[in-house]
Amino acid sequence: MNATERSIAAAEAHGAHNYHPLPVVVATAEGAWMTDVEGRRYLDMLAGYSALNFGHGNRRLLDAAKAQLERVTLTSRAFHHDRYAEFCTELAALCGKDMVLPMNTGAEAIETAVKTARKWGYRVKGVPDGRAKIIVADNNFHGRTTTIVSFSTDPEARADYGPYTPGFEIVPYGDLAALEAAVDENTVAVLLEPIQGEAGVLVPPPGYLSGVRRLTAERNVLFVADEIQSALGRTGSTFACEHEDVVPDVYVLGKALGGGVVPVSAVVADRDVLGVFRPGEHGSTFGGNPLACAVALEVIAILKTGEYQERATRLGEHLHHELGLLVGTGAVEAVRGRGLWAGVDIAPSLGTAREVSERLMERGVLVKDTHGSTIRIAPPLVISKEDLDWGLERLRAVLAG
Ligand code: IF1
Repeated sequence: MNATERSIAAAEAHGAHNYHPLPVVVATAEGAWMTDVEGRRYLDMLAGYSALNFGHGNRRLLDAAKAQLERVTLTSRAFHHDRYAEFCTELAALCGKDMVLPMNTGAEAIETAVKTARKWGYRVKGVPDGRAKIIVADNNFHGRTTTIVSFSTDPEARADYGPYTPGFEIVPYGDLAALEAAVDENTVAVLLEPIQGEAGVLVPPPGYLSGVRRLTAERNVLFVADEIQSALGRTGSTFACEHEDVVPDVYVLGKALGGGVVPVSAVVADRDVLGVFRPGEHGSTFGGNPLACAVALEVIAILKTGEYQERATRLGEHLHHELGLLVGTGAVEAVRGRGLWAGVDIAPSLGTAREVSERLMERGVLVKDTHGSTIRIAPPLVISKEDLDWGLERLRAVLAG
């Protein structure tokens, strides 16, 4: 057995089988490139599901983390620390909102948004106790807690985890009339991904997000945007909602907020919404810790330059132009996405998306399949045009058979 086989065998023996990774064992990474335990190099066209928007080993982020490591890493929220106020102030400003509630993972931030919406519903909107309803979309992906999988339509994510949390209604994504029909006097929030990632990088029809904004405003319902995967540069703007000039009531952020260094998530909203919490009513040991705040502050500083949003726009146009040329060639059935983010539906004659991903891996490109026939492409935003073209060339070669 070589080092790769030994590592995979040990992972399978002692790690729960809740994933089926590609058979590559990464040892080091820099920028858009990863190197495995055999010394082979791969172009990372997944970027940790957008957690690595600013690339592996980003110098500014590593320096920020290292400096903070030497000062103080954790205080718990029992005490103040000197990076917290700065983090909340800067993140609220980036979002154009008043307040921040920091957590760690995306799922925790979604749970926090669900609690926020329900508490707001009872305390501010005046919904009768226990009746709050949150409307979500089919094919959503918001995380894996028991409450979140309760409103998933994916049997793989949901089966065997009941009894399920009530209080959610599922409507078809992109269908404004269905959403309108579902809103009632007890509805406290509409929770949506502005672009659905797991569903295959599904961009809603034009006018949908702005329609959701109009409807929720009219009916005194919070619009909660899960921008965990779509925000912070990926689509060519700081927030994907910007593409329709939409400002939701609540942003849920994660992934790239931690710069690929530490898990950092947050719920961001105005005082009339996040102001509902009193001491003891919600929290987390690690949420808003000094290391997380230091890294996230550097992420925010990087985003404020607009450089990465610009790169995602420019390179994204190139990516979608090149992928568009493959549609109708018999190899690719459809391409969706925005910015440096694409879902590519592979023709069944070429095999499954997993098989295509494995063939790409053999040629030095790492992507991830979803739903049997779709591959997801989301390279770090630091990728050079040359490297992107190199990856696209390998994709074309694999699709040519
Ligand atoms: C897995 C998908 C991506 C997310 C959105 C919340 C979360 C996620 C929009 C939860 C997480 C991840 C988690 C990872 C696979 C992955 C994923 F395929 F499942 F959908 F990225 F495309 N909202 N997405 O995308 O955040 O708690 O994980 O920090 O669970 O296998 P988390």
